[in-house]
Amino acid sequence: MEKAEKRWLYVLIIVFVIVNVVTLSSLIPWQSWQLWQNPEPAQVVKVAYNDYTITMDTPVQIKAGEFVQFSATSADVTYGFGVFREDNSIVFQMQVLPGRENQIIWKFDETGTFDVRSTEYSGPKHSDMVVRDAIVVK
Ligand SMILES: [Cu+2]
Repeated sequence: MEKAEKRWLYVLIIVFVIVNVVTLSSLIPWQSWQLWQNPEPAQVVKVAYNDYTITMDTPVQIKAGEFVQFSATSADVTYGFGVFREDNSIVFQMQVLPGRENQIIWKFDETGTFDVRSTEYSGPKHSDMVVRDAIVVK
């Protein structure tokens, strides 16, 4: 490796380290919480998938700004857990793999009523997998 190449490599390594330190730092105002903070959810919402049906106690009542954990299980195939606004835009989604507890912790910044849909194509009945007005955030 030539000297100029080595110098360029060191510059790239330094840029990599600086960018990572800055963007992961809690000193940055937009970093209100981080992955490794492991927030304590105010409630845990269980969601069960089986035979192209989503089962959950609805409507789930959530306060805006609180952490809520969604815990989804599938008894057969892979599904998706997707939360959608009333205008059908997506808030977030995760895959629901069979044979494990699939968890996501979310903080709703906005109030409103949300639908839950399967976001993973799971078979011919997939498009019917909608729970309307499943979540109400106040
Ligand atoms: Cu599906």
